Amino acid sequence: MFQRAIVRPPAKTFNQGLTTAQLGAPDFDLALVQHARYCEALQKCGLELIWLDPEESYPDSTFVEDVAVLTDQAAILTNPGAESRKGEVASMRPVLERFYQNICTIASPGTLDGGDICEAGQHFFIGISERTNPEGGRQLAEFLKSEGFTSSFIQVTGIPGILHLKSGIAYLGDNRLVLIDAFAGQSQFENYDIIRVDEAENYAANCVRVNDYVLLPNGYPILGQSLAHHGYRVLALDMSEYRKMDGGLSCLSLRF
Ligand code: CIR
Repeated sequence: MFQRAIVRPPAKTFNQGLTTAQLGAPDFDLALVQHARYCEALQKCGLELIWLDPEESYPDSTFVEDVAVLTDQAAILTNPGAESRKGEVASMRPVLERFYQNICTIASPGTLDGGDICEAGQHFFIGISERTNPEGGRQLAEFLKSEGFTSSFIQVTGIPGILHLKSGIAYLGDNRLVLIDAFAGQSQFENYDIIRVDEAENYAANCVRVNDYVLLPNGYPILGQSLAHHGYRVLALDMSEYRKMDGGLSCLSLRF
């Protein structure tokens, strides 16, 4: 069960962030509304929210999931792979220090984005991507091992539309994964129950199980029905303005 989530509303500079989506510029006011709805959904799931102030100098800083990886006992501050995002970590540290005594850091030349890390119970999948390099993955794997977790690497580069590992995979608990086709055939996943995402709905693979609900981007009925069929209660959220900036649903919060 999650009790809390860290969130950070988008800054006015949001439209200057990194993107490859080619979906046009985000509407800032609509992004604020969508963020507020997202936060309400987390509260409906029973979470207490911890709000960070928007950071104008970091247009991508609303995507808080990328700057830390959290386990039950420890927090890992990342070293984001994009130069323009490295400074986001500084303001996250004091917040995590309020909740975690055991904090470690990914150090250069290792780079790692939290969006590349998928926790699946006692095992962590670590995506090696344009943002997370093998050295960053190695540092995380070593730290996780010292905490009693296992981990394995997944190659993420070269899959169209997939920035991070979690752009194409979600762990729902109960040994069940949501996977896009590009990942579904891999032997690493063969012992899991798999809900496959229809190719036209790849963006929705980045859904999040939060206690009694699954948060899902709005507009993806096939996955929505599949999740409902498996007995999940689905909360659909408008994510259009974040999608324009390559952002998925999970990256707007750090849940713990
Ligand atoms: C970036 O390119 O870093 C941001 N515009 C989007 C980050 C999205 N994060 C995520 O999917 N975990």
